[in-house]
Formats: sequence, structure tokens, C-alpha cells
Amino acid sequence: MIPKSHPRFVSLKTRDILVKGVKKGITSVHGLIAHGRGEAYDYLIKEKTQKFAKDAIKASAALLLLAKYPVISVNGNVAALCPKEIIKLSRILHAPLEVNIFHTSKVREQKIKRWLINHGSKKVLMPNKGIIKYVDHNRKFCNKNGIQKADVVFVPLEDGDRCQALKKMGKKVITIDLNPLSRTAQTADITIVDNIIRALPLLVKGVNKLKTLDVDVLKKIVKNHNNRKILKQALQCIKQ
Ligand code: PTJ
Repeated sequence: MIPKSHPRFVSLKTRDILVKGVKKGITSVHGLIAHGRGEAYDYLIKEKTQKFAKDAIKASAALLLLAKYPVISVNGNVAALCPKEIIKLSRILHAPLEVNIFHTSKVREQKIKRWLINHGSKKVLMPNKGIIKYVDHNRKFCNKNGIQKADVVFVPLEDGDRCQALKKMGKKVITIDLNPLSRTAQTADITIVDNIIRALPLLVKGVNKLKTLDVDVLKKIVKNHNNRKILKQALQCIKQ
């Protein structure tokens, strides 16, 4: 039991959640390593949602609201860290959740699905006959009524290959990634450089706030977003 008074309470608690995720069979063991890398970057941005992240969250909310068919991709880390928030986002956007994992395991896919349903999701899409072109590994399989059909795909904590492939397929891609240098961060249309545990609740808030705005206003927010500039600001912050 970690006492709340511990100066690293949130960080230690988050690690615990992921370790439990591994024990439950939701998170891959590799997910712990990925999280460690994320933590290092989080430390460098002072474990705070910086302005460049807030700006990217606003643009993401606008793009998701403008989407005709947005889909939210869920992997083992996302499922363990923020099941409730990801379901909230799916609900307010009417965007399906789709389980799509990198480290192949049919058993883990089913466990993630059950986990999300137990947390209140009505429906969870699974990879089937849909194909993401240009990808060789397990992630090439997707749901043909989910990611395959989507115009905007939200892929938090992603590996670079699939992000590039989704872009080549003509989709708009939004990601959350603490590493501004990762291929995903560099390739996505919008990159939220922040910890998912802070960014996701803010994205839900952002969608709720912007949902009454005029389409033209939302389009302007998206048009004014410059991902290169955001990544540069994130790197600048890290350098400092
Ligand atoms: O469940 P699976 O099989 O799909 O596996 C999921 C992981 C995350 C293990 C898999 O997609 C993977 O290996 O990802 P990568 O290539 O390590 O990329 C994950 C990215 O997410 C890295 O750039 C990390 O810095 C970043 N990251 C890790 N934890 C967080 C994070 N970004 C935001 N918030 C975090 N908590």
C-alpha cells in the first residue's frame, strides 16, 4: 500500500495499475517497458500538462467532433490505465472502441474486451477481416466496420508502423505520446505530448466544451493546429 503522502504517489500508483494489468492478462509485459520510457519523458516535462499539450488536446477535440466516423483504438496499456475515461470519450463521440494490440495474443484481446465491457462499454470491436495495408505484424488486422472504415483514428500509446500505415490509407490520426521524437508522434496529424492519465480526462472535458460550437469554428481550430510547432515546443521544454 503506497501512502498518499509519498511524494511519488501518483507515479507509483500508476506503476501498480500497470503491474495489475499484466497480472490480469490485459497488459503485455512489454507494456511495462513502454511505460518506463514514457515516465522518463514525463519527468522531463515536469509531470505536468504543458501548454503545447493543452493546445493539441483542443485541436484533437475539434477534429474528433468534425469526424464522420471516428474510432478509438485500445491497447493493453490504455485499457489498464484509463478504462473509464476511454469509455466516456467513446460515448460522447459515439465513436466505437476497437481492441488492437501489438504483441499478438488472442487471449489478451478477449480479456481487454471483457475488461472494457465490465467497465460499462456497451460494444467493443475486435480485429476481424479488416486489413491495415502496409503493416506486416498482428496490427495489420483490424475491424472492417471499425478502423478500416474510420476517417479519424485515435491511437494513444502507439507503435510507429501503424500510425504511418493509417496515414498512408488517408486517415487522420491523433495520438497521445510522451515521446515527441517517436515515429508515431512525428507522423500523427495531432500529437498530445502528455501522460495519458492526465490528457484523457482533459480530452473528454475538451470535447464536452467544444461540442456546441459551430462547424466552421471547429474547422478553424483544426486548420490553425501546427503539429510541427507543437513538437518543437515539447522538445524545447524537454531541453530546458
Ligand atoms: O498492448 P500492446 O500489445 O498493443 O502493447 C502496447 C505497447 C504500448 C507496449 C506497444 O504499443 C509498444 O510497444 O509501444 P511503443 O512502441 O513502446 O510506444 C509507446 C509510446 O508510448 C512510447 O513512445 C512511450 O514513450 C509512450 N508512453 C508510454 N507510457 C505513456 C506514454 N505516453 C503517454 N502516456 C503514458 N502513460
